[in-house]
Amino acid sequence: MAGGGECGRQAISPVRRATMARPNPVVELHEEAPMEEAPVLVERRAGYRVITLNRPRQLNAFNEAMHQALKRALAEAEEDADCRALLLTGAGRAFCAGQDLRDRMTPDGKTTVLGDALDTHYNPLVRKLRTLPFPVVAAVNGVAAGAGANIALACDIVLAARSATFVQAFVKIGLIPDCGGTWLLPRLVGPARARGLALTAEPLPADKAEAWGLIWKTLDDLELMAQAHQLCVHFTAAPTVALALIKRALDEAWANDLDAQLDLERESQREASLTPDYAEGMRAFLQKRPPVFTGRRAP
Ligand code: T3D
Repeated sequence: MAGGGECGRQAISPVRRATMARPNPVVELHEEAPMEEAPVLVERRAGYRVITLNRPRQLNAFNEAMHQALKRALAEAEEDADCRALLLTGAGRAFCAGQDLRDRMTPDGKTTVLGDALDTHYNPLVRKLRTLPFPVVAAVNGVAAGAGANIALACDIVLAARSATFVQAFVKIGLIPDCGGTWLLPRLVGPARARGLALTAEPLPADKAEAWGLIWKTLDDLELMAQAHQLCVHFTAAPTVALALIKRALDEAWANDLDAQLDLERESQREASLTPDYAEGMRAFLQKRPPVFTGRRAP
């Protein structure tokens, strides 16, 4: 995204992180509170983590506790040198219904002036998802509405269950699409469809979202999670530094002209070519065998 370079500076660089990478075959379930109460569940798999938004009775709408827990879970994933992919999904029948609207109305019927919530939570969240030094796969298991829709779209690869829908619900309560929606939508589906979605809040079924280029793939409901895990497993054996450099280059491309992008590609390619994964990829190709990528950079 346009701010990709800027927010990249706040994150651990792909290179530094990859230097720390070590193989980790451990599979463990990690929760910070009892299962039914934790607003976010974190599961550690071999080489990747699964983060589940877990307020199913509220369709996984964001409250303060969920924001805090998600922030912590993402920071821990980023600090974990063994984590080479992330799967983000929702518990129950929804992916996420955006902001918990009950938190935005006082008992005497007054609404909250917004702005700070975006600065404090939503904008850093979107920046973090875009700049994590490994791929983030969204498994959209059901409705994704408001901020929930745009947080899914901010992930690197969006897989959706056939029954899922994407709803730019904001206008129904007098708001505008946030979490990067006004930036992402026209880029993903073009201006006409972006306007239609944002101005009408019409739910977009997953099949159509795929046909419009809003998401990567729609899958049968029962296949979604298995396919999402399979993709993450694939990424755990991928050249992670190159993946991080690809993410950055594609985001910065939106703001660059061709000259600037060619320069960025030169620098990124130089960085990629210094990794042991590049040498391994070359050797494996010439020796006609599958490569064994470690995700590390040169010591
Ligand atoms: O405020 C800020 O910080 C600024 C940032 C804003 C970002 C935003 O996300 S603004 C947009 C917020 N989200 C919405 O406006 C979506 C509201 N929800 C809906 O439109 C619908 O619930 C859905 C289209 C998502 C799903 O519809 P449906 O018919 O499948 O389910 P439902 O019956 O409407 O909802 C089921 C329950 O979830 C229901 O609770 P109940 O009656 O069973 O106790 C409903 O109230 C609750 N729920 C759904 N969405 C939210 C919610 N509760 C709180 N906040 C929600 N966003």
